[in-house]
Amino acid sequence: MIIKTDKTIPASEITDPLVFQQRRKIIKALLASALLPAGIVPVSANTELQPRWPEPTDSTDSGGLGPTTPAELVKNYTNYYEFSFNKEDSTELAQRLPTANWTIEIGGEVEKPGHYQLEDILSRQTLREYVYRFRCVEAWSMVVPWVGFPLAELIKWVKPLSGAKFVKFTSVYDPGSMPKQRIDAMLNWPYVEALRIDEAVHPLTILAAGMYGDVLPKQNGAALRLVVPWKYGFKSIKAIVKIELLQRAPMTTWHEFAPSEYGFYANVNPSVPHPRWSQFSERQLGSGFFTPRRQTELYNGYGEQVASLYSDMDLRHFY
Ligand SMILES: Nc1nc2c(c(=O)[nH]1)N[C@H]1C(S)=C(S)[C@@H](COP(=O)(O)O)O[C@H]1N2
Ligand SMILES: [Mo]
Repeated sequence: MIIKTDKTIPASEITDPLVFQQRRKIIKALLASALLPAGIVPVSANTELQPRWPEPTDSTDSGGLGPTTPAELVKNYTNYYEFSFNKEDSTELAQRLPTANWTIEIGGEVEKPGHYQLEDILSRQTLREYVYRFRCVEAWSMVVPWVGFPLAELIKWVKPLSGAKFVKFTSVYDPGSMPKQRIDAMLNWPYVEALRIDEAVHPLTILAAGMYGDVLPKQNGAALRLVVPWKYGFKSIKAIVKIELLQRAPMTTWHEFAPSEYGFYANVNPSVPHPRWSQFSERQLGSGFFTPRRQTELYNGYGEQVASLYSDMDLRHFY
């Protein structure tokens, strides 16, 4: 894991200057288009909408995680069940989802509930690049440079009340643009996920609005998604429209569908197999046919940072 902070070497020093300038221009253009007037007024008006995007870094520098997965693979091999049950079709289908003027409802056990414009939220945060290993429960993995900010910062800002013990996330419900929400699919819509509050405020837990130095592609969860790098990918919910702080654990989509296969915790753990396959190793996206599978690590390799959250728990029971 590497978090690019302001203290790291400026990307301009490690990236070809011309490429660097072009990417900066792209980001500026995207930001300008995202800053058009939005429909819903945030709880507190913000006069200076100036999201600070990080300077893109050389994408081959992933700080010891191995090479970052080529962006084209990450954009064209996605799990997005609202659009398709295969990993290729959502690349095109997801382009129908309107993501401009995105708003997030924040409610439950907070002092400042409301409907917030995403741009207003982003303008209060320092966006940084977080290069994380990402492990799907289906036993494939990738290394992705996300652009985002710690979820803890948003939670702090809405002032959690003492009763807040869990955080529930809800994806967009838009059957007009999401074909699988129109059929009687196996999953209940909208897609819902949740974290314990201590997991939610852990510094590794981020909300991502971009990846590879660019705005998040729709098929990867625009306008805003969660990324929890020590848990199986299904916890990292896409296209979030609602965040609620709750006293009790809510039901979540995959857990409801198959409780014996998908636990609430879903911490990456090579010694707790899925009932239908082993979690001992993983196929690295983009690796060659003869490349050996990677041995999956407990907590996806982030144990040093997160193991203390689960020190008193039987991981076989709380899978
Ligand atoms: N709303 C929503 N979020 C979702 C999913 C989904 O189908 N719908 N799939 C999950 C699963 S199973 C994985 S592995 C990751 C995949 O993220 P990616 O497609 O950007 O690689 O998103 C997760 N978030
Ligand atoms: Mo997944």
